[in-house]
Amino acid sequence: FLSRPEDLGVVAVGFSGGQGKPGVDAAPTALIESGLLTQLRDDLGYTLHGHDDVHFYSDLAPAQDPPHRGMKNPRAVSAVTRKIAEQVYAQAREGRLVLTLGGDHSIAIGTIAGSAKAVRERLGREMAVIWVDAHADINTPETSGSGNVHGMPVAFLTGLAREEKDEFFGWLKDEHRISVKKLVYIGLRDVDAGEKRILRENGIKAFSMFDIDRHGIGRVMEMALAHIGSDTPIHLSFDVDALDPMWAPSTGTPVRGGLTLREGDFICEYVHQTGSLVAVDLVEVNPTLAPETDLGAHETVRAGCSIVRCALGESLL
Ligand code: 4U7
Ligand code: MN
Ligand code: MN
Ligand code: MN
Repeated sequence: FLSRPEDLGVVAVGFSGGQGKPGVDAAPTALIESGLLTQLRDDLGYTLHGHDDVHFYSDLAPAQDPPHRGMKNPRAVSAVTRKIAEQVYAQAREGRLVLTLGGDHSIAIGTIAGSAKAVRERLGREMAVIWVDAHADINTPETSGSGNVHGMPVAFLTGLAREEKDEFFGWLKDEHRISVKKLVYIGLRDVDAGEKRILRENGIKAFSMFDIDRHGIGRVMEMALAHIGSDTPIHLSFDVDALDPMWAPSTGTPVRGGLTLREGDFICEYVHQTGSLVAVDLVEVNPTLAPETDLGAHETVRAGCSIVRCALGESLL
């Protein structure tokens, strides 16, 4: 699908407005300072594009942003994700693989909107999404208990949640959306009751930690790819809280009983070797949340770098 797979578009987004804890906006800088982009260039041989700045979009934050349908910071999240969609689209349109470093998971509204649109235009195809996360992030504004938009991106991207007004995600059109049939979850273990109903009613494919324990990660990936169908462009959205807090403690909503780092890396390697990967997000690293010692932050950043390198083909022999 990619015209020049050695070309990598990088979108670094320091945004935390999709949830309440500051610090997740510092992740792109922490990941880059730990050498991630240098490794991708020097060790993996990618030509990087668009990587000169980390974007904070402080100019897009409206002075007034009261809740709407219970959503917190709805105008800011809508404006920032709209901008991210344009940036990701601009990279993907050139046939580049796109890497987005977040930021909280609300930014996936932008990354997936942008890559889904580019894939439709360039290939006339519907894109699949593999969502690796402890959480399903498919609350509608009405089912959400928290009002945090980082728990809602999949609802907006699938059209299960909709809005008319541009300032509240009304800019999302069919060209940006993905089908519930082409969505697969891996790593779930903390899904709200309303979200379980949404998954059930829409027949959405989900592999929870139970399924991973039962079948092993190798079989789960085979089943996940079988569901998507071969030769389908894939957007991989990786929330670092999919990993067990043992490997990634510095994140806003940690949940015990998660993936080992090796299982996380394996998921990424498996997706890479399909040759169908068009975009990768790494989100929810919060280097300022470091339980016990700041070794936590260091380990989480290190785990995040490993996840990205594996998705981009580090382990290929
Ligand atoms: B993340 C939650 F209620 N479901 O909606 C919500 F448990 O991007 C958590 O996966 C959402 O980290 C977690 O607020 C969002 C909660
Ligand atoms: Mn998430
Ligand atoms: Mn999560
Ligand atoms: Mn989280």
